[in-house]
Amino acid sequence: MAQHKKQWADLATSEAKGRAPRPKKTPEGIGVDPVYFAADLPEAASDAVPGIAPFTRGVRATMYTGRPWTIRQYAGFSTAEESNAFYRKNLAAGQKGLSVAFDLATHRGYDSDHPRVAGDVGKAGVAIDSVEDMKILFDGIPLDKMSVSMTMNGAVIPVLAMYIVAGQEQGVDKSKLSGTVQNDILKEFMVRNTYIYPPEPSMRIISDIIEYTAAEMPKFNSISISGYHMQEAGSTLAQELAYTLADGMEYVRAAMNKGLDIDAFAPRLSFFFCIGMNMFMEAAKLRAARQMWAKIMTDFGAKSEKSKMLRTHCQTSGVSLTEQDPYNNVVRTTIEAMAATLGGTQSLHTNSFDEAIALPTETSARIARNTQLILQHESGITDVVDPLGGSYYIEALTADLAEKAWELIAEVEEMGGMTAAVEAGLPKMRIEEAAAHRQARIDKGEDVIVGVNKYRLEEEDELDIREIDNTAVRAAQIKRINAMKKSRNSAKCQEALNALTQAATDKTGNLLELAVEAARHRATLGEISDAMELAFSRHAAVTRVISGVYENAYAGDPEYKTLQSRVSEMQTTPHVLVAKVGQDGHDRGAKVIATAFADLGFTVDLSDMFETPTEIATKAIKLGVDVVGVSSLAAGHKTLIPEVIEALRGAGHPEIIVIAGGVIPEQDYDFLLEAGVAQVFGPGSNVIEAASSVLGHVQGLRRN
Ligand code: DCA
Repeated sequence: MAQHKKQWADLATSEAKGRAPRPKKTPEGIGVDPVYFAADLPEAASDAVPGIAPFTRGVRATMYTGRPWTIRQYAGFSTAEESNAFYRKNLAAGQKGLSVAFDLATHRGYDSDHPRVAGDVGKAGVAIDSVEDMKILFDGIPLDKMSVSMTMNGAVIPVLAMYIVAGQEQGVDKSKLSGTVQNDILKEFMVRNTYIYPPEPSMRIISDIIEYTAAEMPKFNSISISGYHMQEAGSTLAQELAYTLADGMEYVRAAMNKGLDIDAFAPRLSFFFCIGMNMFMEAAKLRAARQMWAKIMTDFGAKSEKSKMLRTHCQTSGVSLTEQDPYNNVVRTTIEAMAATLGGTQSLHTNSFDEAIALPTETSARIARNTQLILQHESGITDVVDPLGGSYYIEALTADLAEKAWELIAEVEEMGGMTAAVEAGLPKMRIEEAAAHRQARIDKGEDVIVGVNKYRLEEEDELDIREIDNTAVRAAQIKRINAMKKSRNSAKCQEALNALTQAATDKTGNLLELAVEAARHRATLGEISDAMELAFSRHAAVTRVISGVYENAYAGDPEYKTLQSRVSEMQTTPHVLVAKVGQDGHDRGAKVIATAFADLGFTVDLSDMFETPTEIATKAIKLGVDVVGVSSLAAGHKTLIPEVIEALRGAGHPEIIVIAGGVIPEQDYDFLLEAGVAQVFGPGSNVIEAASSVLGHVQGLRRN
């Protein structure tokens, strides 16, 4: 074997005119050789059988030859009526399972009439305030036949309770409900930020849900342990893999500590991964995940084979999509969908090509769905179980990735498990560092993004995008809440809410069981959340700026140095408040910007999460900043950013410059500029160029 390697190396060196091909180092720290041989196959690879633990080759013997993966498109927007109509149309067109996206107000446990969420209602998902909304959402969709996934973590208790009651009122007993609830809070503290309560009571909520569903809802997956948002936040694939499995270990421990038998609940734990553009590494990641989980569960004492199976949903990567030349995104999504299915996913969401900019339109949603239908019906992927099995490269990569992930898991375990690691902020910090490195590689052109940092169009075509009239949605929701509150039995409702607070305080009873009673008596989502908040309190995250990544990445770069000198030559250091406004928890962009600006010499403050426009303005004035940079990724920019400007003007500080960045469609630039925004930086902006423009604005301000 070694002889083959030598033979090849000699030939390749002469072909490459003396320059021997070298391994490439991936962000995961894995050396990828230019070619692989039979000698690279790990020993275990030749014995692996699909459907048999450790399931490297798939959880079922027949895989897609028996049943293709579920086409499960994540969607939801505006009111329950509009989302219901969208679901019914998609199901008629070939979609197989539902996946509900809730708006940010719902995620964070606020009813639509709460003043904190005025800009978020119905925007990035559907607004659900009570059982009445939930019933409309599934009107005409038989819940005993359709498997429904609900992405909900913070307000998981009221949402699941309302789903159970909506099913019952449709005539479907909870034992017949099939589907999944995300219910994965640890990653919220790490990256996604739609938590409500602190980590400890949040972990209790999870074990209560696992307990309730294991006993009452045998067809329902109690959790979707998610790495997706880690990769979206900039993690490497090894980090995504390791931290997801480490989260899973923590949930298993929480349920076992409650006295549950591992084999009673483990078969209904499920997973959710992101699939980005590193095609082979992504397929290897799913194979490694299954292999590792089987070992983890065996070590926990699981006996049932089903407990050792890692079943997963996948979604193609949102951050890999670009605003520039957006039809390229169809190609990216296809490659990612192939990686997911070659890796053996059970269920898949393919992104729409316009998803980097706005909510999908009917057309873009159709193309996304058809991408999967074409793979299932035309590509031959479903003809063979694990078509990549035995590939020297894939098998070696599977083993290498597993090794890297085991190292990261060991680090978390040494800290006492994921709850402790999250509280100490370790995984979050590692991911933020990886995100800043990735952005620096893109800014420097080392990682090529076609149509963005290379092959960029002179002029972009304008896209049709879907707009949500947020004010109308909110008004409709408030009307329904008020009508429901008038007609319900208030005493019974209050009694159920009090029982919930009591159980949360005393650490007794099952919170989901009690919330089902409250939901039945028409308690709203906000009321159920508040009833628990009385006992648990609301979690406030600490925000922090990482330093040094840009400084290192740009060491010796003349343009970077010039910009740094421009900053240091200012009489007083330019001061920026990087702000998130409203309930938008996506803070990767804000963190990367803060890191780069701080490295360049700006004074940088980061806002807390979830502040209102007035709170941001007050903070900016108190800090005496020159610039407020608002990062918006959840479609609230047209409401929330003008409100920041108004608040600054109202408080007598019109001179403070407001910059907008994030997922902002070009169609909205003029609106924002007219509202007083000095400049807009859309997706794909070069961070160093942005810093230079911001400095220009500050210099202009100082001259005036
Ligand atoms: N032969 C026979 N039966 C099969 C085969 C096969 N080859 N493949 C699947 N099945 C069965 C499964 O066992 C399952 O039945 P069960 O629940 O009674 O065991 C049924 O067909 C459905 O298949 P499954 O692979 O479980 O696919 P889904 O129902 O789509 O579930 C899963 C996927 C990942 C487990 C789930 O948690 C999910 O849907 N997650 C989605 C999360 C999401 O959408 N998140 C949004 C961000």
